[in-house]
Amino acid sequence: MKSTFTPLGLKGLALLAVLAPLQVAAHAIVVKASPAARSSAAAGDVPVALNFNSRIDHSRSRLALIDARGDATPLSLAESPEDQMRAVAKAVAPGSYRLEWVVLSVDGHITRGNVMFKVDATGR
Ligand SMILES: [Cu+2]
Repeated sequence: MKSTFTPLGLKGLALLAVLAPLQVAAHAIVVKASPAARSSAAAGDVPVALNFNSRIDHSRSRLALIDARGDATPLSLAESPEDQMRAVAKAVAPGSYRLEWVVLSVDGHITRGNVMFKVDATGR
């Protein structure tokens, strides 16, 4: 029997059906960040704490520090409650930094985002 739909067309439709709700519904998102977005921190070891709106799978979530040159350093996650990410970012050189997070929330959805902050010698 011949289908009027091409296999590609069906796949495309199925993909749309899967992707559309993913993009509309926000899943694990950051509700509180330290350092706060666009804030300044003192140079050195910067404690990082990201609070999410839901529990996340720490073993399948990643956090990295990106410096002003674009160099990325993966941060190891410290013990924390399941709706948080904690780490220490070594940000010695003054300048702009970005924390990039990718998390798997307990509902099985992956989300990502970033928090930009500045480091200066005085921390103000
Ligand atoms: Cu979700």
